[in-house]
Amino acid sequence: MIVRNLADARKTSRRVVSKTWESTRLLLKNDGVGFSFHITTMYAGTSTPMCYRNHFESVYCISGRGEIEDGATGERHSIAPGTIYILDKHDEHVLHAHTELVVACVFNPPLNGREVHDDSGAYPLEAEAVEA
Ligand code: 9YT
Repeated sequence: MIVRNLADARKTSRRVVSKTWESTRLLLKNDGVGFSFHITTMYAGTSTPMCYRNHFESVYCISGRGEIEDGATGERHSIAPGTIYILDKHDEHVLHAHTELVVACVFNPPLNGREVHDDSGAYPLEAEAVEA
């Protein structure tokens, strides 16, 4: 069994800070369970274009308000606590955070640890891992 605490993990290299978001990766590839689990904060007033061509992702909203925009259709869906969206087709999308948005993210395949988006909004399949 693996037991971790978010506040503790935030003080380590599990916390990755990018321009429009920060994410604490509580479960990673080297844990060996086949998915990763992150608690992510999207900063208020930001819009983040993404397209995870190498991964599937589920995103569950814990707090805050926003919209998820489908890059293929332009359709926008409201995000509020309790909403989940699942990128099952490597969908191009933009996440608009109207307020600070706290979400739980699950990735398959799992992240290594230190990934940030490349110019296309994706993560590479292999990246630097967190320190043990
Ligand atoms: C919702 C989303 O994909 N935000 C970007 C950060 C990412 N979820 C991560 O690496 O935790």
